[in-house]
Amino acid sequence: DPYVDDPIRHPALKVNSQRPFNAEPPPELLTENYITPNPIFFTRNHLPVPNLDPDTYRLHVVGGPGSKSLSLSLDDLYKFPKHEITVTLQCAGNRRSEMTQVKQVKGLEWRTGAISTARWAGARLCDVLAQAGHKLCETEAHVCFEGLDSDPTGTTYGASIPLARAMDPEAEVLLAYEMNGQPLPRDHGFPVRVVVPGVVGARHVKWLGRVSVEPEESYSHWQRRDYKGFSPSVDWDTVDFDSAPSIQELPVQSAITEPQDGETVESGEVTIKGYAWSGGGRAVIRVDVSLDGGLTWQAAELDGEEQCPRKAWAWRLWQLQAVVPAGQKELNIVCKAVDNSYNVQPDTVAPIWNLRGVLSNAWHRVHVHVAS
Ligand code: MTE
Ligand code: MO
Repeated sequence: DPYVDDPIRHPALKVNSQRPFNAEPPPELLTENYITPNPIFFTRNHLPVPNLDPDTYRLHVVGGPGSKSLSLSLDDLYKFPKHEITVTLQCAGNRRSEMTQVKQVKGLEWRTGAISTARWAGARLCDVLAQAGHKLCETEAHVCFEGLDSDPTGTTYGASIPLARAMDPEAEVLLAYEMNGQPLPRDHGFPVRVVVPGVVGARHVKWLGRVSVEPEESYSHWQRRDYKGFSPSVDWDTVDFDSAPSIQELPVQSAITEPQDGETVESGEVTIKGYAWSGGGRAVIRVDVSLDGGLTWQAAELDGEEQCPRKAWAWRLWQLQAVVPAGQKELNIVCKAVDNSYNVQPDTVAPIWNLRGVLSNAWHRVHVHVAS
């Protein structure tokens, strides 16, 4: 069993798959803290968790033409300026279970919890590439990442991002060795992972073994044959993965974490809580909440840190104290967020349904009963 050596996990996690391990925190814990505690941070593994020795660990860095190759120990990485940022990581499959309700899709049944937020610290990728003597920033080039997790055939996890993002100091791409002030937990990439603020989780390669500048995107399955969006009319017989770009920045997203679907709430007043986030550093400027299925709206109160425009890497938690209209027996609670480009969420799932169940960001709806 290649999974016998996997770490022990927190019992509160809702497990979607045991081998490989995939789990999300329950909604009420997810938004209890702005920073997600490490033990309940969602986990998305495609393969067994490697057990790496920090003393012998080396990161291989290969720059483009004219640069030199580096083999960096952890101590070498610690010598780069330490950069610390708060970043929300979201899986492309977050809220996939809502797509399944429209029509079957292929993938894990994530509810609203394939998203979490941490303080990450490490070396900036642009500093490491500069030390390798990499200077050029061709717009056509890519930085490929390889993980040290592998399947029985030796295939490793891999992904890539455009070189322009990797080289941009303002994009703050990290080779992270700390998560919330601790060494990375094994499930989250110990000893080193990539953190690409504003970009889909799949590019944040864990257990990082190799970084290289290449003329092409990563040839990994997860870059080329997965994590892409398609029209609802494309099925597994007609899909052409080469025809769609790999997902990088994610669209605006929000979800309700309290109350939960099917719950009974008190009459009088109800507290509604949730999260909102957008990709590419776009800040959430507003969250609208409805108690009547989207007929009328109230603005929620945004909590958490003020965000730097263009570098809003982290989510906003939000809440609304709302009056339950007298005599109401049930509520259809809906939320939708707006980002600083005035991007909004689609109102229903069907028009954005896709065969892999990615990019599921329709208005989030919960139906609750009111206690009489
Ligand atoms: N990196 C490696 N090496 N192996 C993986 O399976 N999964 C990716 C990414 N990096 C993965 C990986 C995906 S799809 C996501 S969503 C994030 O890691 C999840 O990060 P987390 O488990 O720390 O939440
Ligand atoms: Mo993911």
